[in-house]
Amino acid sequence: MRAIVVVPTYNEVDNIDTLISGLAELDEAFSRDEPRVGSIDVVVVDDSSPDGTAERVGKLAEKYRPGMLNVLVRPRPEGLAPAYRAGFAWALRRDYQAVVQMDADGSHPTAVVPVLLRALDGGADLALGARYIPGGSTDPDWAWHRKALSVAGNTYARLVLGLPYRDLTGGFKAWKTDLLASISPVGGTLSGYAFQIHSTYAAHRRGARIVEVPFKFKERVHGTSKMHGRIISEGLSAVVTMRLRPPLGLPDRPTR
Ligand SMILES: Nc1nc2c(ncn2[C@@H]2O[C@H](COP(=O)(O)OP(=O)(O)O)[C@@H](O)[C@H]2O)c(=O)[nH]1
Ligand SMILES: [Mg+2]
Repeated sequence: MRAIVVVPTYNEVDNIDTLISGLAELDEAFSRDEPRVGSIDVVVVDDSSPDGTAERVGKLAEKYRPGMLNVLVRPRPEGLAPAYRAGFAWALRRDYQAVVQMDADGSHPTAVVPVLLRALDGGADLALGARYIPGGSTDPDWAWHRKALSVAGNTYARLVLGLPYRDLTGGFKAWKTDLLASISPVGGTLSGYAFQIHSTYAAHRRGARIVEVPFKFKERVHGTSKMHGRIISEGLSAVVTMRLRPPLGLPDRPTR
């Protein structure tokens, strides 16, 4: 399987080396030991970070096989969702069978990427990295109100949308390319949590096979989160809007 990992970045210069070296190790291991999984390429989608993240990625790319590490530079910070839409469009124009989405800040462990890809290999269309299932966890150093907000947001979205998945707000996922293409542009114009919830809901409505894979979420050590209150309130109202006007199911597959 030829896979591409899409990584949105804004001021991640202190985190990007660790992430890229982790992914490059997987790429090497796959081509050596796991021909069934194949290769892993990466595209970093950087919104002209003033800290020089994109330039750093350009420098790192020289170390790896041609085409392994790519960088897409956009003019200004517009948030994570537009960066993902641009990265997905880039990936879908190329010949990949799987698209992984993950954060650059170390919250999503690279060691779990092969587990997500194996789930696709085993027949899933979408594999969700999940914190709230056995074997998964959030950061023990998370303040109680952060955890409460995350658990409440997930429960709210799950109940309103009637979905069986335990982690709807996380952004660590692996997609079969065909499914991702069928729901693009992912999340319409939504951002943040709403974008993450919408894509899983849209996949579910399309009758996709969705599995959850546990992972241990770690809060970033370097840099700062770009999440803010408006994204939370957008998430709350967008879930209701989604429920009232659900994304389309496929005419030839039963809508769930
Ligand atoms: N390209 C781009 N990436 C962003 C933007 N905002 C956040 N990100 C990236 O999205 C990922 C998750 O963002 P983060 O701030 O850690 O959100 P949190 O984990 O929910 O606190 C990280 O890799 C960020 O660098 C943005 O405006 N543009
Ligand atoms: Mg983060």
